[in-house]
Amino acid sequence: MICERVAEELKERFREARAVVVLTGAGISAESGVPTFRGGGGATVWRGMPVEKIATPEMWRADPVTFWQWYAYRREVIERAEPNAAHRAIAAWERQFERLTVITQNVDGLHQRAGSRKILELHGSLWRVRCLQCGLNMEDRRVPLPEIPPRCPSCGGILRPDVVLFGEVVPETVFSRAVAATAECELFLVVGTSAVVYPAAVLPVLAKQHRAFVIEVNPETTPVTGIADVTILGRAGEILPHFSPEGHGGG
Ligand code: BV8
Ligand code: ZN
Repeated sequence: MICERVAEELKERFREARAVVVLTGAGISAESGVPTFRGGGGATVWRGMPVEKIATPEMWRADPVTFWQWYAYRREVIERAEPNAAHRAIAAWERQFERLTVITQNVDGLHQRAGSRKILELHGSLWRVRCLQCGLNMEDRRVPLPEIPPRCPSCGGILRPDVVLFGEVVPETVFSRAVAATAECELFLVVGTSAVVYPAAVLPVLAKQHRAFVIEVNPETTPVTGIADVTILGRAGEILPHFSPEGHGGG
């Protein structure tokens, strides 16, 4: 619950805002049954290895079988998952704010399935694969994968998911669009991210520097909590449906 005064202020902000950005992380998909990376205390490990070690180009090269077993597992979990009330609330806002940009660190595609259209996928998508040998880049929604590691249909090379792995650069075009949307928004929501992964974690700071009103929604405090105007401690699926530009903001 949040106090009446804050709820009033949030209603006002939602009514007034024209350009809005929502930065999401793995936590927004938690209520869809998709495991987070760090939320809830324990770092996610796979076969005893932390995600920061598996989701790397080194791992893809050194042990493509283990690498792809993790991605195949996540594809299976995500394929069975449904967008939750938080994804759906954000999709509904697209029709109510003049400009709404979803900047997501997630690779699960649940924002698209909830109906959002203006989405910047900072870290790519689990549902696209690419081949380093011949440059093929295609959508691949096969669950289960026919073989591990999956091979390129045109040259037989080992495919990789079209995601930004640790140590890889977020594509310049995507990140510069994320920076532009952040710099011009009045309202910046940060939902379900532990805000430890860079460069995504820079965006809330940038929003603050451009005098946006920053609202964080997370059951736990994070490094963003220190700079946010309001932090609502709670689950995205419960909180976000209460916000809407029609003006009933807050929990
Ligand atoms: C780069 C795609 C360099 C793959 C991902 C030391 C060693 C090595 C690297 C570094 C280092 N220090 C810094 C780095 C850089 C590194 C980094 O930031 N590491 C962190 C861990 C310290 N960053 C990079 O490597 C980036 N690239 O820096 O390149 C470079 C620079 C110039 C030139 C050349 C090279 C690339 C980062 C992208 C990595 N790829 N994903 C895949 O997903 O398979 S990141 C991965 O973490 C996911 O995308 C995930 O989204 C992201 C961030 O995690 P969160 O989304 O925040 O999720 P998390 O589990 O952490 O938190 C969940 C939150 O939800 C919690 O707060 C929880 O309380 C909350 N929650 C839970 N339930 C709910 C909820 N909230 C709301 N409602 C709920 N119900
Ligand atoms: Zn190929």
